Amino acid sequence: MSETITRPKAKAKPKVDRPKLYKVILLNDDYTPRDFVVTVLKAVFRMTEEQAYRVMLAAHQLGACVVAVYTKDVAESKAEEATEMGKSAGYPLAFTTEREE
Ligand code: TYC
Repeated sequence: MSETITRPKAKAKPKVDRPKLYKVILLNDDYTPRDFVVTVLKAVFRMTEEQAYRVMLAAHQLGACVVAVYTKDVAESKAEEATEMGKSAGYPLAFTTEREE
């Protein structure tokens, strides 16, 4: 009787791609009041007053600041919602998204 020797197969590793992540970026402008920026950051990105103030100030001083990182759909809808809040109030407040490296 012949015997077949089989080696244990290397375990199949399921390859699950991690979802690509996108940054939401707050852009500075000369017209939107600081308090309004803080209000939007708290409402849309669920930040505390302190977190929102710090992000607002960084954008004010540096020109732009990363607010948060999400999957593409979430980043785009939050950026749109936050930009729309400014527009509704008559401000040029702008949020953009950018793919993370
Ligand atoms: N630069 C604005 C002002 O001086 C305040 C501001 C901060 C606006 C950050 C936008 O992303 C911004 N009133």
